[in-house]
Amino acid sequence: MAEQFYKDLPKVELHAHLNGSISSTTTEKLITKKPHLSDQHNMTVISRGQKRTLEECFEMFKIIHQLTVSDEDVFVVTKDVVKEFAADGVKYIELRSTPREEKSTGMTKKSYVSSVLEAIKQCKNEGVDIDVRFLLAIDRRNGPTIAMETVKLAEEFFRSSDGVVVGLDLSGNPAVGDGKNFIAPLQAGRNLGLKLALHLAEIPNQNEESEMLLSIPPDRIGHGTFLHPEVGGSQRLVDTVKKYRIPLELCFSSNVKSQTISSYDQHHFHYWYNLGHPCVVCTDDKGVFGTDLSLEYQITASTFNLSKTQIWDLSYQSINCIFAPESVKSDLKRRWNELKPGLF
Ligand code: 6MZ
Repeated sequence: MAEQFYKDLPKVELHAHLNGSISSTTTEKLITKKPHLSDQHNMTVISRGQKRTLEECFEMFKIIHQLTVSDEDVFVVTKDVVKEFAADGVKYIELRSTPREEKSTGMTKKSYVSSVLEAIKQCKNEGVDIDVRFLLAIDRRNGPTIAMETVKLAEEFFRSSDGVVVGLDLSGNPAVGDGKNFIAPLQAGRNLGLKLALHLAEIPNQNEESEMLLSIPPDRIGHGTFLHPEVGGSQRLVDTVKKYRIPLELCFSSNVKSQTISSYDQHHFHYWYNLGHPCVVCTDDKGVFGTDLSLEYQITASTFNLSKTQIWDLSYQSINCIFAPESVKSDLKRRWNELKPGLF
C-alpha cells in the first residue's frame, strides 16, 4: 500500500492492459460464474516478493483470458478496472485491450470493443471521477492480417466513439513475431489519425526491430527497456527517440517481477529521466503484478530519491503525453493545480 501522498497525487495512467489489470476481487466475482476455473485463481497474480519470467507472464494471460469470454465479462471487468483506477487517484487513463472473439458465447471482436465502451460510458454517467480513453491492441502473436483487421475496427470506433477511442497499441510476447510485419498496418492506422503506442525493446537484442518501428515514428513507447547503449541498445536508437521526443511509458513492478530488469535501481527510468526526456510512470498490468499507480510513483521516488516536488512535476508533465486533444490537457492541468495546495 502506498503512502497517502502518492494516493492523493492526481495521476495519469497511459499503459494499462485491461485483462492484466483485473483485481483479485473481480477475479473472484468472475470465478463464481465459472467454478471449473477455481483452481486457476492464484495463478493470475504475482504476489509480493515473487517473480516470473516474461514467458511465464504470457502463460498467465492465457489463464486470465479464460475468465473473460463473454461481453458481460468484458463489461464487468472494464467497469471494475476503471473504478479501481479512479479510487487510486487516477484522473485520466488510456486503457488498452486486444479485441477477442469467443464462439461459445457469441462474443465478437466488435462486441468486445462495444462492451468496453459501454462500461466506460456507464462509469461516466455514474460520475466516476476519471476521464477514460481506449486503445485497440494488436497482439503480435496474431500476425499482420489480423493487425490490419484491428486497424479497420479501430477506424470504425474512432469515428463513432466521441473521442474515447484514440489509438492503437502494439503488444504481446516480444519474443514472438517480427515487428517489421506490423509497419504497414500501423502506418495505415496513423494515416487514419489514430495515435500509436508501441511496445519496443522490452527484451534485449531487438535493435533492428526497434529501429524499424521507430522509423514510423510512434507517438509513445511502451517500456523501451533495452534501447540505450548501456544495456545493448545503441546511441542511434537513443538519438531517434530524443529527436522525435517520444515519451516512454515505464512500468517498474512489471519489469522487475517479469525479470527483464534485475532490481528497481537498475531501471532505465534513471537513464531517460536524467536526459530530461518525457517519462510516464505506469502500471502495465496492475492485477498480474499486484500493484497500483500510487505504489509505482512511490517506488520511483524511493528508488531514485525524488522529492515530492519532483514527483508532482513527473505526474504533471505526463499530461503532455496523453492522446486526447489539447483542450483536455489544459483542463487536466487546471485540475492538477487546483489539487496541488492540499498535497504539500
Ligand atoms: C507485452 C503485454 C504485456 O489485451 O487481453 N500484454 N504485452 N508486454 C507485456 N509486459 C508484461 N502485458 C500485457 O490484456 C492482456 C494482453 O496484453 C498484452 C498481451 O498481449 C496480453 O495478452 P488484454 O486486455
